[in-house]
Amino acid sequence: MNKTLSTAAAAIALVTAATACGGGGGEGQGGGDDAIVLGFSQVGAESGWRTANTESIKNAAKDAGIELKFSDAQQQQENQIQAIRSFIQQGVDVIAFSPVVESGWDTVLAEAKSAGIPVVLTDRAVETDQKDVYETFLGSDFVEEGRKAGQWLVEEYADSEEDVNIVELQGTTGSAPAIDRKEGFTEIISEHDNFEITASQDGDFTRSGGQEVMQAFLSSDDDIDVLYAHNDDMALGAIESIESAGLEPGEDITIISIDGIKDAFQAMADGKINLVVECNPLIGPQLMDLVGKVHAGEEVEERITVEEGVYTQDEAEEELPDRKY
Ligand code: GZL
Repeated sequence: MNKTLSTAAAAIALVTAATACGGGGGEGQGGGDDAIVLGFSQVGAESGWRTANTESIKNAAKDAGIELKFSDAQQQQENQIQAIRSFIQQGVDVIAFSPVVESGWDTVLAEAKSAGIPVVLTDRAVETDQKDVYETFLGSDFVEEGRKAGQWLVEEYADSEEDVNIVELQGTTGSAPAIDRKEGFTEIISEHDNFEITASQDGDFTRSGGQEVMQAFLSSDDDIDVLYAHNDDMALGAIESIESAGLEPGEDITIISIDGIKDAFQAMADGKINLVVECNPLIGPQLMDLVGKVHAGEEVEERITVEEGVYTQDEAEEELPDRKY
């Protein structure tokens, strides 16, 4: 009986939530009667980067007078596809999304195209053979981020002939940042015989994932020189496991991370992370500008990248007060 009741209660809650959120699992906000209506499907809330990205998008929509229907997919592709279909049914003016993984979008992108609703990709790219199923891609060059991480490492160990054993905390399997950050990093270190990735595993871009996977690395390998983490949240989780193992993060194990959230800069200032490669989440204003142009039928560039830096420990303290996410 309890199970039935709880199932019914859950169903009612789900319908209520959907209705309250303006239908279709998206939360509505902003805009007037003639406002552009933008449906946005977000990956989830898995990391500090993602939270900052969401805040930038919501604030920018409000500032631009764009009515935003926002959906959080909790890192599940089927939730994103469902949200996009809901946006199509609601007849939004533009759809934008950050695809959690690269593949599996052909059908829903074709549906948006048939409905005459332009699509803008942000943050992560998709793999598709279809032509003209999205207007533009706004986001970082993840391969270059991986190269920057590799370049710093080979320069850091330039005078050493010793073997450099690297463990890699990969982002979500199949996602553009995980695939491309691995590609860029490997491209650089593979030019040097003494650098080797001895273990590599998916930590799903979360702190808990980083902590669990690093614990497994440490329990099976006592000769780790470097951790290359595809994002700060996994690096910060890994630091907890490294310290629990009685080792000094940033000293016993050199740590390289990507994103540039405040907590990572603090860890760098504390000597626990050695390098942070920036990946800028604050693309809200650029996205709203693009949405306006796409809605007006204006030509937009096929690919728009964002400017990003690389920060070492000696810059962390000074940079911290200026960090915006
Ligand atoms: C990168 C973004 C990644 C971040 C992670 O643009 O897709 O997803 O690096 C986030 O922190 O989870």
